[in-house]
Amino acid sequence: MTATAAPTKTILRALAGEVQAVPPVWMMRQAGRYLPEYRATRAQAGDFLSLCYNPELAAEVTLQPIRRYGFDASILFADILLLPQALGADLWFVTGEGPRLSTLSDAEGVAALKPTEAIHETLSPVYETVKILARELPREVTLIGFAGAPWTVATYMIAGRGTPDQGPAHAMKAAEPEAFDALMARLTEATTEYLSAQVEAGAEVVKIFDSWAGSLKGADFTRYALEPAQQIIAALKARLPDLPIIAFPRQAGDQYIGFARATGADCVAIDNSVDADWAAKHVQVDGCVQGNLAPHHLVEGGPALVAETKRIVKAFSKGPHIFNLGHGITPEADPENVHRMLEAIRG
Ligand code: 1CP
Repeated sequence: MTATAAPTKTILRALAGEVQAVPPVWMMRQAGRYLPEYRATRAQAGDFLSLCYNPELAAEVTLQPIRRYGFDASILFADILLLPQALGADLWFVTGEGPRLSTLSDAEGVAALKPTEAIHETLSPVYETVKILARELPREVTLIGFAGAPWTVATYMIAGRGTPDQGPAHAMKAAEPEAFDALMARLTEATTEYLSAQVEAGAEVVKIFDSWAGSLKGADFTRYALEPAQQIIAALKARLPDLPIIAFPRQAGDQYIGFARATGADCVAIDNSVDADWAAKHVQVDGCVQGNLAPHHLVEGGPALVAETKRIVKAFSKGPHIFNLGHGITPEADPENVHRMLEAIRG
């Protein structure tokens, strides 16, 4: 494909601003615990992190939802917490609870992190997974790479775990502002290099997950969610001008407005706390949006799943749209409900 050729894959067309009669679709956490084949492969790998660092098996779980459902995009199987590990944090997963990391709270902790160039040593199996996927995915399917946004990754590095209100990160930001800013700068740089390397290995689109952006208010949102996204996107686009980028400042509320314009993102992913009609009017005016079905519909199914899916498709039908959930599909979801959702979208 030359630089001027129009993209042919449905996801790339949406990201280029094309309005399509049937929106392309994929799901956050589409490779995950709701699928029996995922659980089997994870058991074969031993545990979650061994799965992330095993290129053959990570590629296998990435492909499973493509085979089962024929989604338009696949997302690399990995985790946002591999980057802190590559920077020197200890990382482990407690079964039934979730990820745990060593904690970081001051300038010494930031200074002890490994240099950015060192991340590729730990992360090379992830690039290997991308290479396998670039070879094995059906040619109409788009391969999405990803990383966590600096703020979200920092919340885990500071607290050592997921927290309901990101309290420890807010506390470090207030008590140790210089160390906190140094951490954000380190993560902004490392995230740029990590995403660049994924693209070099074969990722066609990248997505930046700021899962905890919603706890940043006012000027803090601008400084710690918007500006790092803007810096990462500018650095990536300087190297890779044709790379489409999706940003997900989850629970940004009114701050979704203008986010694509301010950051240079080609698409903004929208969670399910905002209404589709509102988002069509205020966010989709700037370009492609992705979202925003509430994940609980895939647990409950029934007429509400079909009605809500169709309502979202209709609300976003006048602009570029990639159908997705407002957050990851949950382990309790019924795999059959995903077929019902696809039927409601594609007819
Ligand atoms: O037990 C298991 O098998 C682990 C469940 C699981 C999975 C399937 C985790 C643990 N991570 C993943 C894969 C993953 N994580 C992907 C790729 C697969 C796909 O989407 O199909 C992606 C894109 C992520 C991203 C991720 N990890 C985010 C951002 C998106 C979001 O959900 O908000 C976050 C916050 C994480 C951290 C993480 N990893 C896993 C868990 C349970 C968590 C959340 C922990 C917490 O906040 O307490």
